[in-house]
Amino acid sequence: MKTYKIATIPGDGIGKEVVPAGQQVLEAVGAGSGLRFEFQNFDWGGDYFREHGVMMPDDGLDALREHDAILFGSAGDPHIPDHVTLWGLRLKICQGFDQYANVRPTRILPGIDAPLKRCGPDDLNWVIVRENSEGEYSGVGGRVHQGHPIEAATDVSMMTRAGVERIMRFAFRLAQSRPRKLLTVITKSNAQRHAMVMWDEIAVQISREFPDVTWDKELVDASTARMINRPASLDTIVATNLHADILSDLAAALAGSLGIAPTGNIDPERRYPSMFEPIHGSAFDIMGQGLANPVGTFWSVVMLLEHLGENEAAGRVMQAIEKVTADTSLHTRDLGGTATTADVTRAVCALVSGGVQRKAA
Ligand code: NAD
Ligand code: K
Ligand code: MN
Repeated sequence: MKTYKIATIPGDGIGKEVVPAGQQVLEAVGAGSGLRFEFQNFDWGGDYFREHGVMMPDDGLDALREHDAILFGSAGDPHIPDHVTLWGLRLKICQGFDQYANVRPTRILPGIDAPLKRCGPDDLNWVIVRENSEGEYSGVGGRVHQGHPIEAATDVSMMTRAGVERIMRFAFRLAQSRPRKLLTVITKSNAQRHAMVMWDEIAVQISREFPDVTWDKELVDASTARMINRPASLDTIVATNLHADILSDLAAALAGSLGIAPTGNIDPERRYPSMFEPIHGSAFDIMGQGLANPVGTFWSVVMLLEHLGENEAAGRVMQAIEKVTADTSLHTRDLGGTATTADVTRAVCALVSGGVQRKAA
């Protein structure tokens, strides 16, 4: 029996609810597919910070390194500054393991009433590739004269030629693997006249390696309008760390809810474990109530299984997700329904292991 070692890091807020649900789905699909998952849970996050003064231990990356993949929840605690939780946990792992490609698929799942009128599933089927290691989130910058009238602060958007070339090549290759072979390169090189101009030049350079990919360029502000007015004109999208962060939350909302959208923080060279997570955060307003939509985590489980090469198991989980979203009695509150995290989890687990279970009346 094939065995995979999976690290789970629920983190904070609803991460503590959706990651155990994702683990249940992995266990259920494993039982039906002859796969065994060995889970190791890491209790890092806000509670760990209160006890130890750090979000994760210094040798945390070493503990994760031996795993085949990581399933992550959220970093963000109501009583700790967001930059402390983000940099102390999620970014530490993404940057420590050079997970430079952040892949964010979006499409309208069956049964979901997406806010874009006149827009069906065929009109919105995107994958956003987010540069995940540098750019606006490079961590370069600082504050001087803190608290004084002459205070100054910078966050430098640092881009390297090697960093841009590798994400551009990854995006072109991904576009090439999809039926439409279509890539849109998001830019802001009218205003940001150094790094973004290099970004544009590298897009032209890498495009020559992919003559069968049709590509175009769009300014990031205009691209938000295009996502709403001409969604079918987009397929694969590549953007900087900040631009793609924002565009992918918009994409998720256009497809129905932030609670549905998955992501993979991928090391394409497979030197380190890749990390899969829903794109949403801790959702302070609903945490601890069992109301979180676990679909974003389940779709992340699909991406995790695909990354391991377990395409049959991945397909079974995706089919189960689509059956469940098609049934409005299994919609959570973010989708206008009354189902709980546990209802949806039970239904998906039953489907991936063979049976069908509806929400109890
Ligand atoms: P959020 O994603 O936590 O919540 C935004 C809104 O979407 C809330 O109204 C929430 O209830 C709703 N929502 C999100 N996920 C949902 C789900 N699965 N089911 C139902 N509703 C859902 O974003 P925020 O409020 O900006 O951030 C809260 C905290 O999470 C902050 O500390 C932030 O830094 C952190 N955060 C972490 C990550 C991450 O770890 N990758 C990502 C985003 C935000
Ligand atoms: K997350
Ligand atoms: Mn985000």
